[in-house]
Amino acid sequence: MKCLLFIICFVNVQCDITYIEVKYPLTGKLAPPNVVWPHPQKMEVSNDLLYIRPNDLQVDSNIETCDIVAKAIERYKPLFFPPTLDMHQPPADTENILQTLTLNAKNNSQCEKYIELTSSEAYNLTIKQKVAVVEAESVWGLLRGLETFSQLIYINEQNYVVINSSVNITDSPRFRHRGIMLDTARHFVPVPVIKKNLDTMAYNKINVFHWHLVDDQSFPFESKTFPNLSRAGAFSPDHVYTPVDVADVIEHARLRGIRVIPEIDTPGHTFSWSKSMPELITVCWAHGKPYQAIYSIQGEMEIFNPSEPRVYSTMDALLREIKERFPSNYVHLGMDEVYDKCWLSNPNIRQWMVDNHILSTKNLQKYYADRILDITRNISVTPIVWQDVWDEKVELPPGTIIQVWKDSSDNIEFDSWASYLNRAANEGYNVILSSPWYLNYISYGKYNTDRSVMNLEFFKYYEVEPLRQFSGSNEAKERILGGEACLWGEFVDGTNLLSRFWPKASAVAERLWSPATINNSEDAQFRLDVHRCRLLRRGIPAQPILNGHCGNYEV
Ligand code: CP6
Repeated sequence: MKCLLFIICFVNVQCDITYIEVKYPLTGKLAPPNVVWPHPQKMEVSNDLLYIRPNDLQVDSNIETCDIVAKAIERYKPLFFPPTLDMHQPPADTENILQTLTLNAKNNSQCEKYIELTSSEAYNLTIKQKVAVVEAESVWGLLRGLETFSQLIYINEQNYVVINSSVNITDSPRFRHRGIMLDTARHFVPVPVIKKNLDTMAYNKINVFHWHLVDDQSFPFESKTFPNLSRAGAFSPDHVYTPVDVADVIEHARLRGIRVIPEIDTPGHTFSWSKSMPELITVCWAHGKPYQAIYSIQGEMEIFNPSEPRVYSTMDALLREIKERFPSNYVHLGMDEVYDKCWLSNPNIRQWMVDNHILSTKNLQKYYADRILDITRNISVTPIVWQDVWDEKVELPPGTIIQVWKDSSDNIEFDSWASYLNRAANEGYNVILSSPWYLNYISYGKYNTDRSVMNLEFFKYYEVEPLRQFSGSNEAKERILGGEACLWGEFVDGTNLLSRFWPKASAVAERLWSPATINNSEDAQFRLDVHRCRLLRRGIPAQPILNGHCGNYEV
């Protein structure tokens, strides 16, 4: 290796250190150490290197008064220079040192407060003549560019901190909605873990945190209007997100260019409400009387009583509070897995249906959905729903986002997710994809002929092409907003959340950010393995993707 270095440096006077590729211990495959994940739209990188003097790299911006930028710079400085056992100072006589990093917002862009669905995240990153510049139309683009810059820095084999001396990156996301969904009702997830997860989302340029706040099993969200919901419905007084906690999470996300979209899932999945508001719920009936015990065996059976007026007044007040406290202006209304047999089993509901000329449970679902959608319309909030309510042919307000989570591979009565996307977008709805990205499924790998084990989960998540079957107008295509990786909480809490999510969610992040042509999963698994080591260096216990090691950084 020494000999090789000598030859390269001999023929190229400019360089005094060289670009070295990392060899994977077991496979022998090569990957460059400065992997950017997700892969940028366009990236040109020279092989020559500059040293970086960690304490001397000057970082400035023409929008330094913007708290988002100022705080990002402070956050990233320690990330640029991961701790290592014996990092060398650059040689005293070298001039090949990166001088500055400048973050420039174009044309006097404002310091926007919250990222939105339509915000620009595009940026350009160049390094030349020992100066690095990130340029963007918005602070969000600057954040994305700063993340990319941090990923270009690495420590080479001789333990110098280095970066390529000539870099040209033009980058912007392929899809606007790139999210993860986290369920905090089956298990409580402590706020510090949620924040670490937000950090990791930013490391992967993911921009939506869909927070499945409440469900049958618990109601951890503390409402100011209805504090009894969490007082009675949380697992314990310690398993509650107070108003201060929620504001803290929203602020943490805001500074990283992440929208927080809360989900209040009704009319099903509402058992935890019954602890404080039993009047809103119907239990299932059997043999002519209410039959409460079913819940503990089968789950999902207790459900809002749509004939109860207090259901709508409570939802009205709660959704108003949500709108006030969550700045995203989107609310996920759930409306999945409505157990309508439960409705029909209650003779009072049947009678009410007859009295109101509602002749099927389908129409009852419609009735419920219409009343809740009236509320979101009145308070100017854009609704998101799981696809179930759309499956039932309920007409939804324009702009509604449908989240597709079903697929024919689960059950033959379902269509494929690609045809759902196609149909919803062509009907004029906005749509986000989740079916192939249920990260709570875990499976073992498959043996290759060389006895290595292929990570089937990675390949499965990475090889999804959201537009694979799309046909329709460009306008309809634009309505496919992106997707979300979902982590349901039945077997996940603060102890394993980060390892379950990462780096599997990174596969989804690249699919939603990078061009469709970046789809070589054989190659991507090696890049992702490098990215995974980076997550470890940043203190995120991401699980392994390949066999091998991350040097000193394993935690
Ligand atoms: N909880 C809620 C769940 C699920 C859904 N909604 C779910 C269904 C099937 C699978 C995983 C999760 N646990 N409220 C469906 C959107 Cl495989």
